[in-house]
Amino acid sequence: MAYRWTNTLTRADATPEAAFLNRRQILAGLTAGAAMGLAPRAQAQEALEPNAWDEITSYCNYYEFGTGKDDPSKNAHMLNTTPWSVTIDGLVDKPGDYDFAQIMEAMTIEERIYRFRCVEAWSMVVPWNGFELADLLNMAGVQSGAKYVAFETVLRPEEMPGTRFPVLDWPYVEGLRLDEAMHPLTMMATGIYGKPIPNQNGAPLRLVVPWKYGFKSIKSVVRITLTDDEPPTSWNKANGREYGFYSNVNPEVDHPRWSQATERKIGGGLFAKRQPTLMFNGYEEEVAGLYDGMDLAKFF
Ligand SMILES: Nc1nc2c(c(=O)[nH]1)N[C@H]1C(S)=C(S)[C@@H](COP(=O)(O)O)O[C@H]1N2
Ligand SMILES: [Mo]
Repeated sequence: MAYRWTNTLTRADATPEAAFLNRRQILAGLTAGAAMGLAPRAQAQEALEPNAWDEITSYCNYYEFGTGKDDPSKNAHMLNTTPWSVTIDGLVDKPGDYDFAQIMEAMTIEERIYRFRCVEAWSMVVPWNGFELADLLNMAGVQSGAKYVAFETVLRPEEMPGTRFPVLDWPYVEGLRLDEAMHPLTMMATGIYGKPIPNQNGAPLRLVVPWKYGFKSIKSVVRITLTDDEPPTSWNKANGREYGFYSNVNPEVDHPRWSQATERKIGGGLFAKRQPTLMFNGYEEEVAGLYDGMDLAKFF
């Protein structure tokens, strides 16, 4: 892939396709920035250098296909993603099974270049394509009693060799507080670099919450349930002392077994300098207000 991504209008790109995507990204950035009261200039000036397609699609965590970083890219082709539907239920006006094609028809797809930070202290920058989760939830009609959103990954042992082992309590489940789910940065990704999202990255649609550790960004979603109670989450169930419900990226709250102060950007090479972890993964201005008055070490 010969893409070179920039977030500024002044640098010309080699391919018209990349230039098109750049403009879309800037527009998305400006819209989101304006909605959140940020100076558009500050938004647009921040240049993120996305990782290469091969890095994003070959270094993965998707334990349903094995625990090795290269297991998902080797095994995830076994997952059949057509047809696909997402059950949206719980505290919604229009519960039901929503066909993936029907969802895509109704949603506006945009490109968003986000930092992505795994709790294991590595990071990437990914040019996602997708839509805001809020748009999907609004389509189903969120009822006033809803306070949380629960997510579930497909579970098909015959297509997912990793689920034959009790590494996690399958199916993989995740959850967000409703205000986190409705935040304009929270998206459902359906593509990367303008192509359909590869199976190993969570086809046909996966959550992306850029200010939280990567495990919150649940893949291959088949159920979204609006609830009034905090839903169980896979990694919290597996080890509640190490993985909290919130899991906001925070350089000051270490994992019990390693520091979160710095991170290794994938693709930097063996001797690359580790980079500082950013508060809320660099999205502090946009999301810190969601946690006003909360002790982030307690609600980790
Ligand atoms: N269903 C499911 N979703 C998942 C995971 C998983 O094992 N199963 N791994 C999580 C973790 S730990 C990370 S870091 C990201 C990795 O996303 P990527 O492989 O697209 O980089 O997916 C998250 N979503
Ligand atoms: Mo992760």
